[in-house]
Amino acid sequence: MTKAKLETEVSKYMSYVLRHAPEAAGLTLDAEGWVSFDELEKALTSKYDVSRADIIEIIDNNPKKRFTLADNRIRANQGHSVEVDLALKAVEPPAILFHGTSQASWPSIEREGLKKMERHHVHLSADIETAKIVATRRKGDYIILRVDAAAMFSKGHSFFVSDNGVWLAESVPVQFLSLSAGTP
Ligand code: HQG
Repeated sequence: MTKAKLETEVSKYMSYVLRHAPEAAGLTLDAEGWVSFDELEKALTSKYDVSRADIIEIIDNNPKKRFTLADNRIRANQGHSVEVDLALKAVEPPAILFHGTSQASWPSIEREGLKKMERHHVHLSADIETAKIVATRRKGDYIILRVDAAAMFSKGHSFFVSDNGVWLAESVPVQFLSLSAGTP
C-alpha cells in the first residue's frame, strides 16, 4: 500500500471511530466527543503500520481539518452520529448557504425540507464549491440547494459553525430552499 493510500485509510477509520463507532476501537468518547490521544494511538498502531508521528501528520494534513488534537485529547469536529454535545455556540450565518445533494432526493426534500438524517445537524457550506464536492460524492445527478440563511436566522433558527468551518442547522424548512443557479 502506498503511503498516501494508508493515510487515507487511517483517516477514514478515525472518522468512523470518532464519529460513529468508538466501541469498534475499544474507545469511549466523553460528553463533548473527546478521547485520550494515547488510547486512540494504541488502537491505530495495533491495526495499521503507523507511528504516533504518522498519526499526527495525518491529522495535520487532513484536507477538511476533520479532527482537533489539543491537550493530548482528540475529537472529530463534526459529522457525529453517536450522542455527543460539541458545545458549539450559536452564531449569525452568512446570508446565503449551500447544500449539495442528489437529484433523486429532491422530491422528498421539496416535501419536508432538509433533515439531519443520521447526523446531529444538516451540513451546509458558505461556498458553492464545497456543496458541489459533497454532491458529486452521491450517486447519479446532483443538485445544489441555496439556503436563505438570513431569512431563517431572522425567523429564530439557530446556526452553528464547527471548528473546521462547516455550517450546521437543526433543519432547513422548504420555504428557505431554492435550486441554485450552480445546479447542472
Ligand atoms: C439528504 C461530508 C431526502 C441530504 C461533507 C444528504 C459534509 C434528504 C443526506 C458531510 C432529506 C444525508 C455531510 C430529505 C436531507 N429527504 N433526503 N428530507 N434531508 N437529505 O452524509 O450533507 O467527509 O448525513 O441532502 O463534506 O451529504 O464526512 O449529509 O444527501 O459536510 O467530513 O440526506 O459529510 O463531510 O447525508 O454530508 P449526510 P451530507 P465528511
